[in-house]
Amino acid sequence: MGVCEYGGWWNCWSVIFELALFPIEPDFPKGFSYSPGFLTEDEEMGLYTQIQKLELHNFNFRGFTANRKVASFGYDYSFENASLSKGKDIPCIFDFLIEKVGKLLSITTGEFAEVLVTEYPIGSVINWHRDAPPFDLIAGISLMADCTFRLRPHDKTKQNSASVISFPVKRRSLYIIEGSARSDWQHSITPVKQTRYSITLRTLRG
Ligand SMILES: O=C(O)CCC(=O)C(=O)O
Repeated sequence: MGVCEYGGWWNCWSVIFELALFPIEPDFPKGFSYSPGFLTEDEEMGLYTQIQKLELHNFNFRGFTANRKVASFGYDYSFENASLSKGKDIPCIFDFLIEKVGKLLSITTGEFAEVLVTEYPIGSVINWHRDAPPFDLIAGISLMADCTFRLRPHDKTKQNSASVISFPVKRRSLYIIEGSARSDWQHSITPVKQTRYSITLRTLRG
């Protein structure tokens, strides 16, 4: 083996090593951002413990009952009659989370109009969708399990296998969907391998 060849293998391993340590982010659409490790382990466990005390119910979408369970606070959007109504007050257990996300985004806490808690049992999904029209920015916090998150253009003529962006969203991470990622892209989650919880914070359109 010549020096050059040896150097070639060494370079190759060092690239693999660097990629493992610092994985390259996919080319996210404008308006999508991802922050792994947004929550500490203690914060995650604290939220999980509080969520266990909430009453979750199966999610209904136009007569279809999904396999995931939800509890919604603040403003409530009904897909049955496409209307927004004032729901239950946002419990104070979410105060620190709303403050933490608000601080990161320079948004006042009062701007978060809805808190949605979702439980995904093993094998459950969320299908391709854009969020309900009255909402604007979406902040998604993942608890207890990683998932595979996908984005694809909303425009049907641009949808094909190459236009799907698929990437892991880790437990304790935060993702933000706003701007073009909110209006021109759909998102979905493939069947989860472990029970996953998410907390979704939404602002209202101005
Ligand atoms: O669980 C998540 O992170 C996604 C939630 C979502 O897309 C929704 O509730 O519309």
